[in-house]
Amino acid sequence: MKTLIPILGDQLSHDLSALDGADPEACILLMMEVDEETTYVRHHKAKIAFILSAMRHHAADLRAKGWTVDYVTLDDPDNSGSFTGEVARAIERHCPDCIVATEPGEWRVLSAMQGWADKFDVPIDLREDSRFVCTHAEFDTWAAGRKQLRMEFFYRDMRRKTALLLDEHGKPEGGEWNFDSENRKPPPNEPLLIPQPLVFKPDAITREVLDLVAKRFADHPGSLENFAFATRADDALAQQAHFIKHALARFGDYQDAMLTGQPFLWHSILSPYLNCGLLDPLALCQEVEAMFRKGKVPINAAEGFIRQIIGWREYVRGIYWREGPEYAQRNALDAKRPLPGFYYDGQTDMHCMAQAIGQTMEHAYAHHIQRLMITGNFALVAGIDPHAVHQWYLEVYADAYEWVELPNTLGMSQFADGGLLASKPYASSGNYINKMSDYCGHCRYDVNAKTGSKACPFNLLYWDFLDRNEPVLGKNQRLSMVYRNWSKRDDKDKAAIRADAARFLETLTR
Ligand code: FAD
Ligand code: DLZ
Ligand code: SF4
Repeated sequence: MKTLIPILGDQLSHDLSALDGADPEACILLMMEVDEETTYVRHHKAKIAFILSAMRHHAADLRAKGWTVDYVTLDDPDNSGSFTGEVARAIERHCPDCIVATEPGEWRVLSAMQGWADKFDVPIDLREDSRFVCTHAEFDTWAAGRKQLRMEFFYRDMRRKTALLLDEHGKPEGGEWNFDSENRKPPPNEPLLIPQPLVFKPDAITREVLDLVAKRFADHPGSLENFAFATRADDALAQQAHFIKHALARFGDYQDAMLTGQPFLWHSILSPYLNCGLLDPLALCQEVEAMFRKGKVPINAAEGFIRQIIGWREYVRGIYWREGPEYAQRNALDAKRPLPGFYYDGQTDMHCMAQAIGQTMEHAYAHHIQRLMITGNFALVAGIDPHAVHQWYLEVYADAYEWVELPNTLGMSQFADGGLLASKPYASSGNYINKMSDYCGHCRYDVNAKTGSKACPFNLLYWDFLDRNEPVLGKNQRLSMVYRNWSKRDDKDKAAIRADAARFLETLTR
């Protein structure tokens, strides 16, 4: 039976479910560079270059393994510009008896794929993506009947399912399930050698893609100058090994730390590879566990890292598919302000924002606390429209696909789902940023000033945010102490904060 197997840009894994049991002699693998995917948001140039180059390298690998790959490039004059259009053309070229595909990572694409069987009158076998620890059914069973979907309890089930970091009695190694409290050290005072991620020099395939992207997506955000991503599976594995050897041991301690001019610190920079399929998340966690068992890394590093992958990563995916396409429309705090223009050039006097945005434009990367407590926190307390914030995160990070980006942004960071994902908003004043970084020492604002022209904008906006949103957030148990403090402040104080916050918000331009 002649089978057409479309493989999308985030399905670059040799053990993809669509390939299970497939006979290379009877299958055509279809890979498509299409306008619709490169422009449905204005992706960072480096994100597009990374995905297209990884796709081209993967096609070469598949051919070397004996598969027939029909590869449509973006500049093919007959390219129809969409997955559906390219599948239609491929059906004309190959006359397949059936289509086998792995489900995509977005509702938008899923709905298109679900229409293919009718549209083309060719049966389609749309398979679950087996590259995750938790199936859709398992997540739904776990979530059913729970009032609160807290990550911690889900994570413990994933530890049990994978047997990662369990002792011989099935108990968590180190005596605790979670060493989160040991993942919050401020940046080190003493000069430590900070390991830098590997830099992968573009080969001929990547250079060709970089030229294409520079010409075709000149108006997209971000720079290609520092393009250093691995675009082949073996290079991604080299970055994995490099992280495990040089950075993992301190990952736990400094997971939340931020330092001027240091975008990567002890983070892995593996999310682009995990999310497009070049790396296997479970195999990565097993390597991390092995380092702990050999005594080479402490428990707070191994557990902290494994929790991000089999805990957070799986959990946000479960939420994305469970909540359905309407999740993207939520706006529990009714935030409406447009995204300020400095999110695209970093031109702001707020040093923390300039750092996080600057490195994002340079590397299509920022680590979790920068995304959550700098750019996300600012958007939240300034009352930026969560859909604009969602679009920005989807555009600018090389690892961004809706299944993982949307719950993190809309739910965790912007509280736009009303607390489904986070029990309270991740809003903070400048105090937290000052504790976890050296940013404030380089800033023209004064992190200790609460009002006045030098006051740190995070200080003004934090209280103004709580004040503005009291009708919705005032009932939140976890904020009761904060609201008690606010109510104790005298009226003059409150009026000064409101007035200074309003003045600051007026300066925000698109
Ligand atoms: P490390 O710090 O080394 O962590 C290891 C791995 O854990 C990551 O590679 C990632 O696979 C996983 N991980 C860690 N935290 C999360 C999380 N909250 N959700 C899912 N996986 C996690 N991650 C994405 O992969 N794609 C996104 O589009 C994305 N958007 C985000 C948007 C916001 C507003 C926030 C707050 C977080 C977002 N994250 C996203 C999660 C996290 O910031 C990134 O996974 C992480 O920064 C990637 O860098 P790293 O590989 O160096 O991670
Ligand atoms: C993100 C992206 C981009 C920029 N370009 C392509 C592309 O040209 N072809 C492709 O197959 N995939 C691309 N992708 C990834 C898809 O957007 C992703 O596969 C879908 O969103 C489904 O998860
Ligand atoms: Fe950011 Fe405020 Fe610190 Fe400046 S003072 S770096 S704006 S937190």
